[in-house]
Amino acid sequence: MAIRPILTAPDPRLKAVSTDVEKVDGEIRKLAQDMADSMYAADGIGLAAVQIGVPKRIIVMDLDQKEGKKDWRAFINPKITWASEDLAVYEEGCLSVPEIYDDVERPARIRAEYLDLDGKKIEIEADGMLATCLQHEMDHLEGVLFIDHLSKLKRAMLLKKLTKAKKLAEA
Ligand code: K2U
Ligand code: ZN
Repeated sequence: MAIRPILTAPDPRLKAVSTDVEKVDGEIRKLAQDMADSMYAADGIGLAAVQIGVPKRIIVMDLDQKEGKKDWRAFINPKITWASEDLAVYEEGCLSVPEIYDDVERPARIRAEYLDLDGKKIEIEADGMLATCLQHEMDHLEGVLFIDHLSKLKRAMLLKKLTKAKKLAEA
């Protein structure tokens, strides 16, 4: 059990392209547990390893958290194998972009494959919040934040706000 600090934008480490996990071993399982602990502590429903400063292709998610019921899932080396032409818009947030929420358009349905914590290959088809959250987290693995999908003007304004808030927090 380890709650690790979550990087907040602007931070060059969040722009890293994460690398594949070579072997799903005890070290990876411990990292995934730390990610889940950190996600719950921050009231998140998803987290990518790069958000705690580890540029490895690992995501944890728990979309339907109920009181006391923690049923998180790890996605290791996830790949999207198909995406619908239909799009869906969700109001997204991000633990690395605090207190900012905005609408993002993404494919409504996806098929993805990944390794679970036993190293077993899993294939899923997702829609709704699972599709949105998985695509949001997989953006993190490419060094992309949800604000990078917004207009240049809006993104510039938000980054200026985040930079100011970070300076105040560090003062
Ligand atoms: O990357 C993250 O910080 C995970 C996001 C998950 C998320 C992705 C897409 C759309 C909404 C959330 C965090 O959990 S942000 C916190 C949050 C939780 C529920 C709804 C909105 C934002
Ligand atoms: Zn995020």
